[in-house]
Amino acid sequence: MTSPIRTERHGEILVIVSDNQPVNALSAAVRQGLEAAIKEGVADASIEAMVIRCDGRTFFAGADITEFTKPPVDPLLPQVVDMIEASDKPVVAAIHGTALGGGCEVALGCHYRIAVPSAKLGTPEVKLGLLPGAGGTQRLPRVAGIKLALEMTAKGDPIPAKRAHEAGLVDRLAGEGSLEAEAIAFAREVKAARPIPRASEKPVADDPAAVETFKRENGRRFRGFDAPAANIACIEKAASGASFADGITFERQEFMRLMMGVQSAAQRHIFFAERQASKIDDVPAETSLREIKRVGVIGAGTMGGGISMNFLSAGIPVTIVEMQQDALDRGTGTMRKNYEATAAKGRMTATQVEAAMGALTPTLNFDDLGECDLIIEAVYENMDVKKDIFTRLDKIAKPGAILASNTSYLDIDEIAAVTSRPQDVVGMHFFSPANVMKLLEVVRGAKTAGDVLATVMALAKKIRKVAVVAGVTYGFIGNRMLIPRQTEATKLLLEGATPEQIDRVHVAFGMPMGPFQMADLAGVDIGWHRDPTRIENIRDALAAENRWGQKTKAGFYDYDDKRTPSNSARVAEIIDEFRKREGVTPREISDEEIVARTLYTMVNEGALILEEGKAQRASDIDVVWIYGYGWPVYRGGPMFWAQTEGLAKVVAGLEAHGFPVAKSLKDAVGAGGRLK
Ligand code: 3H9
Repeated sequence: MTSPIRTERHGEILVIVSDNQPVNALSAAVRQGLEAAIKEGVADASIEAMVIRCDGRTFFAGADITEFTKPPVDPLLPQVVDMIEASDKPVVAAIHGTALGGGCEVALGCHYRIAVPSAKLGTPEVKLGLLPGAGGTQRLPRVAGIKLALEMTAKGDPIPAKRAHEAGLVDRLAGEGSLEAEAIAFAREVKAARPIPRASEKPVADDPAAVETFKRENGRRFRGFDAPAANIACIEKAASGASFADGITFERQEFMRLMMGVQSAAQRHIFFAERQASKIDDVPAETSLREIKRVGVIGAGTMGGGISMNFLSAGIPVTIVEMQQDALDRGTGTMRKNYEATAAKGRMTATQVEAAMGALTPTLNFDDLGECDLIIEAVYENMDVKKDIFTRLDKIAKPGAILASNTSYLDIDEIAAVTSRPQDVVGMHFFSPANVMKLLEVVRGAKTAGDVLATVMALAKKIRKVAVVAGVTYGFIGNRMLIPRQTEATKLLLEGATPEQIDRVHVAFGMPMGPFQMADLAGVDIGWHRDPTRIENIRDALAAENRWGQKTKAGFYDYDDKRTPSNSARVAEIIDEFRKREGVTPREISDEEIVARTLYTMVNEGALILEEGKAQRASDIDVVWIYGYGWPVYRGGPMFWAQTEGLAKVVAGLEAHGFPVAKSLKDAVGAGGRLK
């Protein structure tokens, strides 16, 4: 097998080139090749300095994550980085694309770093539940300072080359088109410079308050995660004056601890699950896509506005249609306000705001949608209204236009059936707020064409969404799984639990909020039959009293003017009255029972969704819950979590509470506890 590493001689400079597509991950073959190339450069008397660069779209994007579950192969990355650093001839890293994780550590092992301005450097291991384990936690603070090292390792966001340059992490910026030539020239300049600057030999600049300040400012953000604290501890070790060798021993020990843990397994699972989700089993990757030059959105309400913003931000013009001028003005006004708020936070320039709003065409004329390549209906959930819209769309949309509904529950096939082109109809279920939430459920109707699906999946990536394909079923993947959770949570109230207890269990689990906090935020009246005399459950009783949640300052909790919740005596009374009416004597409910009845039931529903073919794979369900509902990523989504919890335990818990258990769950227990 040919090595992904080759060497090229430019006089006295040896250029070491990696070509391991797509992202130059530091696989065993790359590590072996790098080791051999450095040895070659060191041994050859005619070579005075070396350059390491990569072919393709990026510098090394990190260790090869697929190798983490396999037996280790020598040389390990820390050895390779040490070896580069130990070279008695200067080594220059020439960086383009993204120098991430192990890639950034290779760059830190080099004695000099030159980068193009569009490059990014980062240590995102924390997002995989890990830390930079090839010396990064000890070299980075020595080169870039404690504060930046904390930011980069514990948060994991890459920084632009320019910032890296200001911080001393990059020595020189090169022109976009002349990286290699400038790197060689740089190597020539420094070939005789002695002593060779080695990151491991630098002292750590004193910054006594940095660690404590960082911990204080970021405690909330890291709630529930193991890896940020381990990253911080390693930087703290470097800051404490420990020797480089002691720091490395500590880093290794922490890296191995994280690597063996469930959280890193969960986070790595999600990394691959997210990428897998974009693939559709029976639609070839090379399917030719429909061109989407203009998007139409029907409805300028919260959803329609949010949906439009996604396309505008990605530079795709949008025609937005409303029935009344005041609704149209309100909708576009909100969009502008949202953009301006983003600009005020420094995340957008005023020119970008104007460019986005300038690409928006508001109109009252439905026929204007005729020029759009994709039209998304975002009106309220009513089948008759949606059918009427799609009947009209069928008459005016250009041939080949994709007709999408943003419905969150309704049957896409029934909607498609009113058109003469069901193959062009698809569901695009955005999550609120649609300009913020990452998830997009792409609902595949019985007749949806393969190229329609492929086009929508590709477009999702362009507007920076994580898309998952769902089949036609009430509530699709996410909302369908919410139903048993909601039903059981409400029943638990009747039997003796309190909203506070159930929400506490969910928040302790890692959810951003519990079912009742979520109901108060979304509106207790959502889906309510609006008949105050018809009280069939506790939720109806609250809705009948105008306790619609935060918007009426009363729901399952009471709210003050700042929307701070407090436990509600009135809700306790309502629950009590309802229990009496139903003849239920309240009992003590354990936290375990809450977990079994509100979380195991979701897993069970997920298994049914898989059995019915409404999701392609268990990992897609995990992606839905991570990106659509804030399921804690360190638990890897409900289906992954069920496997770490133990499927036998989940099945036993469901059975103990009398739930019919999905066949595939029971079968998986027998098959070693793995879901497909
Ligand atoms: C580490 O470095 C540990 C060390 O500190 C210590 C070691 C001792 N490995 O995302 P894309 C695949 S931990 C293996 O669609 P983009 C990816 O699965 C690592 N495979 O492209 C996909 O495969 P497929 C720290 C990888 O342009 C394909 O490449 N580094 C890896 O949207 C294309 O990826 C990171 O965490 C990998 N490291 O984004 C960086 N990376 O086509 C992780 C990617 O079969 N990577 N693949 O679905 C990224 O953030 C993005 O991939 C990147 C490109 C920004 C590089």
